Amino acid sequence: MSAPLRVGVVGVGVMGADHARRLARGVAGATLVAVSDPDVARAQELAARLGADDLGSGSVAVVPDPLELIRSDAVDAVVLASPGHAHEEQVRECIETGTPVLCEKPLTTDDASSARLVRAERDGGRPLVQVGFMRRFDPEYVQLRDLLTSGRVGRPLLAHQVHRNLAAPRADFRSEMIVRDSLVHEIDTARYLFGEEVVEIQVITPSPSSLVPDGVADPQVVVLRMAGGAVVTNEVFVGSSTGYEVRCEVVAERGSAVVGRPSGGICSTAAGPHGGAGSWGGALPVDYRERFARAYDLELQAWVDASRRGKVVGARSWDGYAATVVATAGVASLASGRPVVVELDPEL
Ligand code: ISE
Repeated sequence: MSAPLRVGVVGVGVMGADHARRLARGVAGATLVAVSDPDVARAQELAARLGADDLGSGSVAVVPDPLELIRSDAVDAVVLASPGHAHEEQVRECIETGTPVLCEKPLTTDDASSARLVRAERDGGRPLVQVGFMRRFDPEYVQLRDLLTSGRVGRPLLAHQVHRNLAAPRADFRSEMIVRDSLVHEIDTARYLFGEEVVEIQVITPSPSSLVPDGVADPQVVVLRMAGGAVVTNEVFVGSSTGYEVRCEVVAERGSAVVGRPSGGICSTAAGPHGGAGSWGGALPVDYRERFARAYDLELQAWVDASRRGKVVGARSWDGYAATVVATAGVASLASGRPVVVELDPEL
């Protein structure tokens, strides 16, 4: 058996720490060897915790400079969970050093930088970049795509997607971030399920929740037109106050299918002390780590397996680029309220 893939994680906030924990403990054929974060104390604490306890993978180095971690001879592959604005430089370094990289979404935060990465990877002559669109590894979403491609329900006409967060991830999460950071998942999912590009986007803003910061358009309703004529409606509500709810229903000519509906863990409870009847229901996931735990397991395992074979699976740099371009058009539509045509670079 060949040696395990030695992985470094750049950015150990919520998602990076979750990926690091999996790599240290749950992914076959990989070992966590290094972490990097501008908050060095946070990186040190995580490295000590994951390297030291009896389930840990051995010693985990803290390398404050992310580019140094990527260049290190002790690192074979890198997970980037740094903020989107840092991705271009870091992904480029991975491409230049021939290092397989799983880059969290978005690939970058503007069209030109995403396009530069697609070109750089192509010019390097070796596929190295996977983008972290984890719904592509969620068993229910995979089943839905298989159903659509099997032709059993005929041509898909419509999809309705819901993406709710309990609360915005940060106090400064503005309306544009809802498009670039949250909706971007549903943009990729529409492309993945329909196997087509998005050709037009319109972002509609109902009167915002009084519970979200002033000036933030939350929720948003987003209409995507697909190249083949299908329409995908999306509700994104990051300050929903309820829980993490992500689901999708596709309506086709001869049937429909829905994924992500909570169906387990539902129970009836007795009446409260003040009489009346009992109630029934279950708990909502708090965030994406819980909702998509299985998808992240499968995504990381697939990335490690593919990287060891010199391959890339899941969303490629092109998918990251296409999602960025649609999101940019979405930000323009957010400002104007009008539909905006999506134009991918035909030369790319
Ligand atoms: C976050 O960055 C994610 O990727 C989550 O999946 C999404 O639900 C959330 O809205 C984003 O901020």
